[in-house]
Amino acid sequence: MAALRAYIGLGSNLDDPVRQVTTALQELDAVADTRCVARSGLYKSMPMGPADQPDYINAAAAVDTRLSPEQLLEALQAIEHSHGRVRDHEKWGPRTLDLDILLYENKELATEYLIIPHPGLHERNFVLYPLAELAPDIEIPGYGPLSVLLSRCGREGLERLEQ
Ligand code: ROI
Repeated sequence: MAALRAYIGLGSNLDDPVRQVTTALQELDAVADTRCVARSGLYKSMPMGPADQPDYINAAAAVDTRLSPEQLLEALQAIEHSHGRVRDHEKWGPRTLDLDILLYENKELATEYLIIPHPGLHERNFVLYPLAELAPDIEIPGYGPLSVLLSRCGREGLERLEQ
C-alpha cells in the first residue's frame, strides 16, 4: 500500500502539557510505517467542557502512513497509554494526552471505535487553527473547505505560543 496522508490532533492539560505534546510529536514519527511530515505550533486553549480544569495545549501533525485507519488508531492509543492516559474517568474531563485521527486522506468512516473526520473537528478552534497551519486549502469531507469552517469559528480562548 502506498503511503497516505493523515492529520492527527494532539491535546493535553495534565502533567506538563507542553512536554506531553512535544514528546508525542516525536513519538508519532517513530510509529511503524509512519513518518511525521509537518507539525503545527503549540496552542494554549481554554477547556471545552467543564471549566474547572486546566487550560489545554493543542497541536496538529501531518503524517504519511502505510497503516490503515484502525492500525493508526491502535498506534495512537499505545502512545496515549505510554503517557499514562486513563480512559473514560470523566466525560470531557482533564487528560494527560489525547491523540485523535482528524483526517485520513479524503475518507469518511464511521465504526463503533473510529469516526473520520473526527467529530467536533469542524467547530473546535483548537483543532482548526493548528490544522490550517499544515493544510490551509484542504477540504474536510462532509463539511467543506477548512477556510470556511475557520471563518465561522473565531479565535476566542486560543493563543499560539512562541517557540
Ligand atoms: N478542550 C480543549 N481546549 N482542548 C482539547 O484538546 C480538549 N479535548 C477534550 C475536551 C475535554 C472536549 N476539551 C478540550 O477532549
